Amino acid sequence: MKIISAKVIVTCPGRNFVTLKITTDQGVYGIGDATMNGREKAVVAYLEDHVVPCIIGMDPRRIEDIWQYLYRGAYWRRGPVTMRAIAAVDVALWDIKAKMAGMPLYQLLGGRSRDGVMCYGHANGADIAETVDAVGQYIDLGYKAIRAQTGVPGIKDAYGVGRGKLFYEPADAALPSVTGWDTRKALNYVPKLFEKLRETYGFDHHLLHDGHHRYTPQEAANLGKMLEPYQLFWLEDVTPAENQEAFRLIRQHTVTPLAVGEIFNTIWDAKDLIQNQLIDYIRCTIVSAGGVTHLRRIADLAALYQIRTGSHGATDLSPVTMGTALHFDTWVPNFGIQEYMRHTEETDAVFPHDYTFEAGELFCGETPGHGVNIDEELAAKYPYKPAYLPVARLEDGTMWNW
Ligand code: GCO
Ligand code: MG
Repeated sequence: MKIISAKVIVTCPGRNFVTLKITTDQGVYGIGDATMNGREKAVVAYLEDHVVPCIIGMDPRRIEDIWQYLYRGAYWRRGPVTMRAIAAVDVALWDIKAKMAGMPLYQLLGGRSRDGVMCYGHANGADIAETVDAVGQYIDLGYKAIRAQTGVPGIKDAYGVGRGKLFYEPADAALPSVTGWDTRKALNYVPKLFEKLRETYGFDHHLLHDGHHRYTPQEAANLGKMLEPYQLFWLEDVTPAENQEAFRLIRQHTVTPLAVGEIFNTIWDAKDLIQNQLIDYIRCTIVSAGGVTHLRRIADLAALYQIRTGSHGATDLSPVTMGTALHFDTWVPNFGIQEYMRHTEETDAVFPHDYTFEAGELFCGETPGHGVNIDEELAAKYPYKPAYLPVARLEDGTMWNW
């Protein structure tokens, strides 16, 4: 059995997606996601120029060997571009294998560990009152877990505040727009949001919050401590994790559960955090961390330390990643939660899929493969549109982490 073609498809049904379609000499094909928000074309070039020519003629059943070929064989290991390209190939090959076996992907991974996958949605508003309303709407939709973000008085476009209700989309300009940040103001305001949420809705729902890499370890520890009375499910990306050791300080000062990993690319980015039990949830996902083959290794390492998964699931991860992640979540023994930012109708039409949402949970389908396809004709109607994530500056103009 041979790979006879690998085609990179770029489409923008409301936002950009990069998709790899691998076709075999037996007519079976598989689909993988390679989207990197705001840097899409880098992965397109990596795939077209450096991956596709190598894999034509290879046996698509040798998933592990092809993964090692692309990882070790590149010599220049890791990084968001390389690992997304590898992920796209890996996911397409798992799709092919599962189709050939006539089984949904989760069966190949080891079968079902649970019926549904608990997911969390994004509630946000310009201020506390708006966010409290938005959380109420998610509760009405049946969500058991909700991430809450609020605008902060005095901060221009604070992180996490979208314009729409269900479709928050930060990559919204042809060049990066400039937003603001002020840690003092955020530290004064964010705990009040959670106080109000618990006062309004009680403690039956899981609440989450994303710090989006904004705080220093000391500030993060302070925030974690202030949020303790509100019993968060997790506090995410509360400080940048290039220095994994930074989490030790936070950990020593707060019992608020910590989550990190959406920008990690390999197990090495998380190794110290996991082995030293500095976090509670590992948020790596299929597309950024080398596909099913590599994410499984991360989850297995995490399981040794009672750390659970909480895969990234923002809109810049295509339905192909979401569908594959749901098979992964359905199997993985140490599952925690799955992020779920809904895609628009246009995106769902370009990527027909069989996963469904009901009562706060997502369900992967039973179609052989990962259950997500691409309508190439429709995809062609939405050409690539440059779109960047914003940047953030402090009041005095200093660049900060967006
Ligand atoms: C999240 C995220 C995202 C990112 C986005 C960047 O937790 O959902 O932080 O919304 O900002 O994926 O492309
Ligand atoms: Mg995040």
